[in-house]
Amino acid sequence: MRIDVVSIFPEYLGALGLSLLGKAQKAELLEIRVHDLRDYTFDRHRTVDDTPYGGGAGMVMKPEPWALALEEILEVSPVEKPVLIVPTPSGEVFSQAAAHDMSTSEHLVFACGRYEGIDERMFHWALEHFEVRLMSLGDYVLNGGEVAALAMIEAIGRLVPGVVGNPESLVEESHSDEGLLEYPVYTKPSSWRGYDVPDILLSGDHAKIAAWRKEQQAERTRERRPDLWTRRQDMA
Ligand code: 6GU
Repeated sequence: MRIDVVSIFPEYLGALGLSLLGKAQKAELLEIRVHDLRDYTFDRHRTVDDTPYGGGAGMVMKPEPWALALEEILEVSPVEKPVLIVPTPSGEVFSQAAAHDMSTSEHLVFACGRYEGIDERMFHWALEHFEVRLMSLGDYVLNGGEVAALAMIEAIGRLVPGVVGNPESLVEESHSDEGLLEYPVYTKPSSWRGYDVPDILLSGDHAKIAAWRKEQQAERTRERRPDLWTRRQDMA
């Protein structure tokens, strides 16, 4: 999979070179390129924003640097119409299902906006060349799309075959098929500062352990995520 990210703070994306995704790039399972939007400006101040028509607070990102950056990316795309993901709190809420869906794409492009957003005409132009998806991490506001892009790239990248060494660790996770949160886990020592590992986990009875874990998942989901629990009941 190829991933391009356009940002005025390319250093934010440096973390993509670490850990699992860093290894995946060395193994050529992923190719991630980060581009500085200011490289597509021509004035002395490398201006990417301007005041909003109609007035109001803040600044708006100019469309032309975006089009120039994205056109350069289109030239090297392995596909006719790559997916353009625009992180924005006004987007569709990102989910594990969206991550799975995107993980099958050959080419993802992230456009990380700042300020009050990007001139709306950029989106009209982009629709001619990309499958555009506006995506939000949830109902809160970040200063820009970079941190959201990092989160989405990590969620998507780890689903690309080969990126996670043991594919079984993708199965039993929170927010996978079953719609339940993960069960609690413990390691040695069996007694720590007066807190003990539940006896059942030391019993060696694998059927009982599996049943206990399922019950823990149900209890946690009911308590912490009544929304998920209700959805699951409605599905049954
Ligand atoms: Cl995707 N972007 C920004 N700027 N803020 C957010 C977000 C995205 N998701 C939640 N808050």
